[in-house]
Amino acid sequence: MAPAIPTLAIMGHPNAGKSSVVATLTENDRIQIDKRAGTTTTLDRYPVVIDGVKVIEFIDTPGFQNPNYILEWFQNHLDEADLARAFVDVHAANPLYVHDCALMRPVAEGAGIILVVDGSKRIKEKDRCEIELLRLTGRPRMAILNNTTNVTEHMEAWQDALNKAFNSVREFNAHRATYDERIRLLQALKTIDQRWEERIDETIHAFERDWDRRIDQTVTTIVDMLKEALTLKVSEVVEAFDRSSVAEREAVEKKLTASFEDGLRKLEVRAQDQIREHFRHNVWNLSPDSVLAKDLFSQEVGQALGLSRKQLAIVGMAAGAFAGAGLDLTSAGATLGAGTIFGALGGGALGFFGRDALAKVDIKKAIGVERVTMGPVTNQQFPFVLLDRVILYCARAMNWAHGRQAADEDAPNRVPDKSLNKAFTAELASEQHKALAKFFVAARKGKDLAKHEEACRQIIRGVLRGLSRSEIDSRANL
Ligand SMILES: Nc1nc2c(ncn2[C@@H]2O[C@H](COP(=O)(O)OP(=O)(O)O)[C@@H](O)[C@H]2O)c(=O)[nH]1
Ligand SMILES: [Mg+2]
Repeated sequence: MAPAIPTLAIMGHPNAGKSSVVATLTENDRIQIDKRAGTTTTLDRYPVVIDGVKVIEFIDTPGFQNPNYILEWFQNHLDEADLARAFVDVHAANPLYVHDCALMRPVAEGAGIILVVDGSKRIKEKDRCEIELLRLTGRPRMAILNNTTNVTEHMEAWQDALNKAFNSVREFNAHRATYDERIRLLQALKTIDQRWEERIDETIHAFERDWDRRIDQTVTTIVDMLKEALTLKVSEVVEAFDRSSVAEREAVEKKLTASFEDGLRKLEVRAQDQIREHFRHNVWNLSPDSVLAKDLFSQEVGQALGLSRKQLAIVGMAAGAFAGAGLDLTSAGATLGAGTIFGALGGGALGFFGRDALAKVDIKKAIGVERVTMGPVTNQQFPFVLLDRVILYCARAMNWAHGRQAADEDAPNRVPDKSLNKAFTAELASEQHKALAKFFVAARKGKDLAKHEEACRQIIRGVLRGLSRSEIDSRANL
């Protein structure tokens, strides 16, 4: 009897990439993947559960022990209606075939087969033997050509051999596959057994709904981060200082700036943690070429992300008019005379955000001490930079295959890739820039927020949807 939900046994040689394929398809980066052969020694079941409902199940297997024997036995029992079932029944008690029986049992119970082969290796006699014995089971079966290197010379021979024996043959790179490619693989699974069509359609819809929901959650994470970043204020109580002394002014400003920047960094890290969770990532490594690996306030980040000077000028006018107070936006740090204290220094650490300082500074005197407050952010470029960074982070979270885990395959002799540092906001339309700028002002002032937040959400949602439509080269090591 066929299982109630589509169930697929993943078969193939040790190191063909079976566990990687399962990890990517089920978005489970905790599956053990190892350079040594034979990491998987038991059958492991990996159900995909969406909204508490199991929609599909993959069974990761360790590969055959005696394929030659099984094939020979199959060939000598071709009159059996169900070879997999018959093989297991006859050999269940035979210690020599415990392993092969365990492997065949899910197939005997009606599971379909996904054979994973490493297309970079030459096809061998043992492979042909396995291909033939899987064909003889008569089960719905798909073959996945997983290329673990850049060697393509053997791919055609594999295609030829596999096409004759499988209902569907797909190239699928367990380390590079994107959301789109996962969906396409599922779509192909429909064709290997008509009886599954409806269930797999439901599964695909469940995947799509789930993906949309994650995008919505991510939009919320981003908008919340922006709102918090744009209202953040930090205070330091310092001893009354001598304003005529540059050294003393600098010391106070340094302390304040450090805690303000730290506050912003923490908000960014918290948003990143949430995004990783939305897209079910536990392990990965950052490319050192990515601006994500650089400090939020570093020169590289300021140069790579955000709007161009010209775009910023246009947006500045619109947002300034909207805010009704150009002063508020353009002369940051000028309140309560603090500007005259810190203004001249603002060009230092924060200079890359343009001529404007990062945030307002406010000083209140008490007896013997002064309370210096920094915030909220008034710099117009900063929220665009912050938004660009988080979008880059999303691009990575959405397109990093779970089977890749914290792969280090391209660590040595890797060519630095500048395309990793795309400024997404700079590519938006001018109207969108203005809408975002209005949201930033509204967020900072806590005024008319609802109205402008929805516009901002829509813009971000649009960008994120674009990221999963393979707009980003899946090969980019984001
Ligand atoms: N570069 C690259 N390496 C892969 C790919 N798939 C698997 N590997 C590597 O091949 C090795 C074996 O993979 P694994 O999934 O454990 O194979 P299994 O023994 O068939 O389960 C691991 O080091 C993987 O990281 C791939 O698509 N690209
Ligand atoms: Mg494995």
